[in-house]
Amino acid sequence: MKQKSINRTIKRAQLMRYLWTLLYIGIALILCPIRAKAAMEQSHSTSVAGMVKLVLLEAKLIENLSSYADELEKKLNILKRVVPLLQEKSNKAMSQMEQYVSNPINAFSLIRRLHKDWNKWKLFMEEPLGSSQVAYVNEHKAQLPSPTDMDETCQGLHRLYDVYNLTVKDIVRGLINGKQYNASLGALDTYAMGKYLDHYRIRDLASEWFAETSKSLMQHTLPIPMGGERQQVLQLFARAFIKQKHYTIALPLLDHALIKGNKTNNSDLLSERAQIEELARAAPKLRPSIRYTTDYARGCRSQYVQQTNLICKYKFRPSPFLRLAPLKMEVLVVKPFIVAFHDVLSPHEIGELQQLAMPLLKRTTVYDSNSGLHGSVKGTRTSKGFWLSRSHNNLTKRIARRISDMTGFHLEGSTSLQVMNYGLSGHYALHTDYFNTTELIAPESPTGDRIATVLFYLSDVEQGGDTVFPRIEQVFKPERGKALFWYNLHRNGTGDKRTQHGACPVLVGSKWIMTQWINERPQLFARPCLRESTK
Ligand code: PD2
Ligand code: ZN
Repeated sequence: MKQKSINRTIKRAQLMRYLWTLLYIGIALILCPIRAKAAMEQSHSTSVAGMVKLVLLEAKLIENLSSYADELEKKLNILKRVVPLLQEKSNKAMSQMEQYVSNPINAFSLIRRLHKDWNKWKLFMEEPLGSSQVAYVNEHKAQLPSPTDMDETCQGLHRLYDVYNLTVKDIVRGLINGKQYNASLGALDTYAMGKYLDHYRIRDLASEWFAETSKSLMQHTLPIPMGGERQQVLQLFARAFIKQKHYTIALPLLDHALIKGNKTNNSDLLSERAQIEELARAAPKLRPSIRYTTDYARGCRSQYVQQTNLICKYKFRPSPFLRLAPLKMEVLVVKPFIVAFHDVLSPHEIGELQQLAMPLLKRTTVYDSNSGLHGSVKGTRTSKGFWLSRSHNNLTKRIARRISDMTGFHLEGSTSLQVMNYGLSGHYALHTDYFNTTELIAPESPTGDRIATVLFYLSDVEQGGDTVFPRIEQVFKPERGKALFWYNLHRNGTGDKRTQHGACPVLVGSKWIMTQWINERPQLFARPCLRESTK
């Protein structure tokens, strides 16, 4: 009896384990696509180097579409050649039907044609067209930008508008900060921006973008499958604007659609138009969107009072090597201490660093003070980077020695070098390079907080991308080969808030940098902790 109940208990336990396993697998299967999707996210817009791949992808897709057109054309050409021959025979029969079929030759041929040939025509018509080209698009679908990419791209363009005080009109025409570029946005581009802003309830600004869409639609044909049907496109967009209650934008489009389609006598459309006119009249007037300026934005726009250069000198100490090859050092700010080293990396060294990093760039992350987690992808830092070990090769070892010469600090215990490339509007919002977290401040932490930063510029930037310190109203331009150095901590080990800084959005160009954050504890003798001032 007892044995039976034990067996039953074991069986029940086995069944429960089995059900739990099934449930676990079920959950894993449900979550799997989400995880797979996350792994696929490529953050295309966050690095110029990464976006080059997209240019190649677009060219390949267009080539594929062109070969699809060739296949269509081949089929069309067969039809164009054969249909007149068929028509010729049919016309002959149609002209004297009875007489035609009275002739046994004609009758035979007609019956044979209808019995045999039309099955072939049916097969010809059913033959799948361009399936290899469709398969090609399917194969490359995973490489296309995702909805998150699109959202980030809209956010990026809006950031440029915002930080640099640009106008929608100028952006659309390729006039960036007073410089005219051979680039412009089309109706679908401006529509995407409007939709993005509308989604985030920035309606007045969305209207400005939509007004550009409307203007462009009335002037140009769209490069989309239904682009040829002008009035259909106009009507479609007018309806979309009506749905979003942008009546004043919809009205001229509706008018244009009526004229284009020659539908001025279409009573349904005319009455719809009258209703929209009424709604447009009642709609609040378009106001220019309100613009705010922050200290950070003023810095990015070069609106701080011009700084006077303090001191330039050759740095011969502390290492014997510097006596032979001194560094060109410029003191930029005394409190907090910020210096620049000019031509500290050669173009050859920079080229090698970029080649090393280029294929390995991954989206950069930030420390999330809410969750206490490192490694969070956030819109506050949009770039791609690669951690490069200082012991990687002779070049990195040489650079590590140079950093020690520049700073007088030991690099053991500090994180690797990080090479970074910024993309469309790539920026790093205001932050400090020290963390001030309990784990780092604790006396038992082997590294301590980040005592100092060395920021190398690996490229010039055509427009934007400056490094800005709003609390001390200082801004520094990227210059290929230059490095900035500053202390993040006061002598007593607490964070120096004046060093709060950010990277302005890149307006035009590909910004490359490399950073070495230096940790505190190994510098016990190089920069001993003092109880004194936090000034
Ligand atoms: O790219 C920069 O200019 C920049 C500015 C501020 C980079 C960082 N901080 C950083 O990576 O910490
Ligand atoms: Zn920083």
